[in-house]
Amino acid sequence: MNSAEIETVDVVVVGAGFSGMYAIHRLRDYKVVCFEAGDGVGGTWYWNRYPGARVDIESVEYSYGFDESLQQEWSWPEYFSAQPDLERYANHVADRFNLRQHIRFSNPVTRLAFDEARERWNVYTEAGDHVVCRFVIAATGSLTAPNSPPWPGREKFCGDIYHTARWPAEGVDFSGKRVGFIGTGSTGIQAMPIIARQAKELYVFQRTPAYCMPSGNRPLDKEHERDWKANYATRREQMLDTYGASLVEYPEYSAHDCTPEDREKILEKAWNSKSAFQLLFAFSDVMTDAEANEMVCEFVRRKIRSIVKNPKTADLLCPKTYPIGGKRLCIGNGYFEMFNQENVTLVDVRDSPIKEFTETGLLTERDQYELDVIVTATGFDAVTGAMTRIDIEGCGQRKLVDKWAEGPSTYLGAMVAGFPNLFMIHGPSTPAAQAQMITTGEWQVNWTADIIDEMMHKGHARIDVTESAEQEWADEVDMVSGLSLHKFADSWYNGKNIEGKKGGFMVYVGGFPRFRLLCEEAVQSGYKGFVFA
Ligand code: NA7
Repeated sequence: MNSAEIETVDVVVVGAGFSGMYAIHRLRDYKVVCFEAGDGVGGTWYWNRYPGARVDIESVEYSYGFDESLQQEWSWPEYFSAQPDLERYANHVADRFNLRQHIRFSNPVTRLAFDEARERWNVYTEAGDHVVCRFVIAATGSLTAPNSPPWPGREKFCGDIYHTARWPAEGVDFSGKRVGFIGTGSTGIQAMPIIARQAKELYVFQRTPAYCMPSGNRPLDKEHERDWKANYATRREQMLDTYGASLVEYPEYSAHDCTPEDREKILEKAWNSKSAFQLLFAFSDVMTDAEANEMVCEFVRRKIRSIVKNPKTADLLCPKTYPIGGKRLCIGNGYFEMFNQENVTLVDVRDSPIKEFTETGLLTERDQYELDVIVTATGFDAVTGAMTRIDIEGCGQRKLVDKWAEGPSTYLGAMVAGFPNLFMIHGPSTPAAQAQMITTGEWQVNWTADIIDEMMHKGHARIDVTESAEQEWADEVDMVSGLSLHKFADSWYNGKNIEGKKGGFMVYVGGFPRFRLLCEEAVQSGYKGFVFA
């Protein structure tokens, strides 16, 4: 390409999801360009438009806090907003803060290459853009790259196949259809009860049953909204001081300190709390003590057996092989109740795995299922997938995919040694999904932007991190995950949801306050672990 055609900017932001949008706004005094794969803003809330998609953290929390007038003027219709409202909010923010002028839509980044001599990143996109910049902020999301297991025969199937993370904007009409649904994680649990209301038959292909608690979603109470708006500034601060950046109750008593009767009352209260995830915080030791955890598991199994009328189906729906919270706790709206519908059949694909798609449906090792539509909610190549699908080349022409071949290494989840001036938001080993994503994303963008501001101010051209800092961070991540029960489940947290994916624990489970403290300390102690040039 002719060098005259190459555009030069200060910062390239990859992705116009919630973190990317805030990064554009926060860095608006610089020359910023953002590349976005979709044709609209919102990231996760742009792509995941399947029926029933909604956030399972209260919307008054799961929203931006950087602008007081925005949080005062915006009204959420429900406690746990649905995808269309979240997308509407993203669009409102993009318009309100004039973000669109910086965003190039339908234009995914395909390659990032660091030019060591010039200390600049070359950014290449699918639409043919080539931009040179000082800093890249990869706001690529933790759950971006859909996982589609390589079942043979997809091309043979005569009906339609949908992945929930690539849902058609015009929606899907399931009326009169025989629907096969694969995947019983958070997504499947949200989508299926709605599909079951329309479909003639719904076959639920379950490999691992999920722990699920009711969301208790309802129209947002005006008094609750007024109370939040009167106290937003304080609440946002308080959120940052909690494990999950969310104001659920965090009791200090252990499950072992309670009598069986008290335990039951506490669990019942958590189940009915209408506060998503409260079951995981019913006692202080749910995620650290196997016996305490098992008490909560058994409570949920009892709930499942009391809701689902067919005892065989109820038993199959009871998770038995991993701790609650080990995979992300699912939040449902009528999921277990759905199995009492005549048109819903549960199929155990642990016992008889899916072999292939056929012309007329799905073949498991034992049976053929005749279907008109197949929906896959089979999750994501999470945390690393969005980054490793970009050809990223750092110092010495080293590729990020090679550096991460045995699992991702980072310092503070933000940078990778040998890939200077490249910052990630919600990168590997940050508290992604352990803590509320908009608030933590905003915090991380501020932390990153402060570093960029300081570099610009002091004239530093380049920031990198050391491999020993990466090792220290890996030790910290191992230490905190070693203390928790998360390691006893195969999930996207540890990459074991994808066959052959390597790496250890990819999510920081030490809590947001500790994460934040360690990030702040690193900077305040004279940029420990970082190297400037
Ligand atoms: P998840 O939570 O990764 O769930 C994916 C589901 O798909 C889960 O039930 C998997 O079963 C199932 N799956 C994946 N591969 C297969 C194969 N080969 N056969 C049968 N079943 C399979 O993704 P979600 O989209 O539901 O949720 C992701 C996050 O979005 C969630 O954690 C929230 O943070 C929001 P498995 O459990 O692996 O046996």
